[in-house]
Amino acid sequence: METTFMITGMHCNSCEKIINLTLEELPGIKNVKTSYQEGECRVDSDQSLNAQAVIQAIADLGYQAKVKDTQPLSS
Ligand SMILES: [Cu+2]
Repeated sequence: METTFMITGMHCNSCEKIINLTLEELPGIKNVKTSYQEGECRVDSDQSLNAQAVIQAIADLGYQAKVKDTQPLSS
């Protein structure tokens, strides 16, 4: 599945990078793409993704996140 999070507080490429690195460590997550310009983070995961854990991990980094959209991965 693919889950899009809205993230507030990102200002630069370093913000993207630390969020990517942190989220990729979480169980069930396969791929993370973060854009500070869009204020969004797209997470490819298996069905076990705990969105609350993602939001908490992002909060621990000092950003605020919430789920914007969830959809099954095509292909
Ligand atoms: Cu930054």
